[in-house]
Amino acid sequence: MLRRGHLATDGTSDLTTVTHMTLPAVTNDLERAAHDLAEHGLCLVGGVLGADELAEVRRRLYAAADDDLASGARQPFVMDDPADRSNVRVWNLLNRGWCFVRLAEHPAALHLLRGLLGWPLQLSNISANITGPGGGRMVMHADQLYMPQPWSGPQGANVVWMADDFTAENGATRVVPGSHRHQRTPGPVDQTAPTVPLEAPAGTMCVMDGRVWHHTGDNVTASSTRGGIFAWYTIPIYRTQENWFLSLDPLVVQQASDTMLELLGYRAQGLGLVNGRSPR
Ligand SMILES: O=C(O)CCC(=O)C(=O)O
Repeated sequence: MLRRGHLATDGTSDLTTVTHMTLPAVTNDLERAAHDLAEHGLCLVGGVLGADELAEVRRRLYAAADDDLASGARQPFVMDDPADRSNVRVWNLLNRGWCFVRLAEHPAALHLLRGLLGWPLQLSNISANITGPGGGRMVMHADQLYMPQPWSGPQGANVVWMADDFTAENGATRVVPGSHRHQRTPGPVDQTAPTVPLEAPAGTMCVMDGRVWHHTGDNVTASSTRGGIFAWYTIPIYRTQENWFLSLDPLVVQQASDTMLELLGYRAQGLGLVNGRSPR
């Protein structure tokens, strides 16, 4: 287990205090998952997607990536290394198929998010990272890195949907379980902190507290890709990463459920009003 974190007095990382790092097991039990989320900073939930749903998500994800390649819209995955062409990102998945809308408002995900962050919440972004052979890692970070520190709790959480099996070899996200307790973003001295690969079968959903330190793994396979869908939610006092009001297909807004309208800011309480009222 991690000892509760703090910066050592010499300014070096306190991650030398890590004596044992384990991932929680994949579970179908949402109560167990909520407990894992509090304890480890993340939980792994299985049995959430049916085989047909998973197949559709995977097919549409790779089709969207191919479309981006054909149209010239394909983006490198590691934004600070535009030379890395092995990994790709697919942005704004809400415009790329209803199956992604269903993921973003999946009741199991929202149940765990509500328990962690409360309600209302906003969807800040839903995009995919597909690692490819030879693809490199990202910098170690926590997703709520842009939120004022020191943190006293989670301000956001990422829901990772595994479109492929996540393995140590194909670039499974590498995490520092328990690092939410550090209440800060990792700095330069933390880049080599010990990590474990987030290994789980395709279809698994992982909810990760926004304070957890992590990075993409290296894809050392000869020919395998790793499709991961990352839906990032925050409490609604921050700007969203994706500007939904400018980028969403109007059809998605027209046909969105009440919950999705709330997640996107088209229904609002307190902030984001139009003439003092919720927009819809
Ligand atoms: O692709 C991954 O495994 C992690 C991606 C990530 O951490 C990010 O995009 O912020």
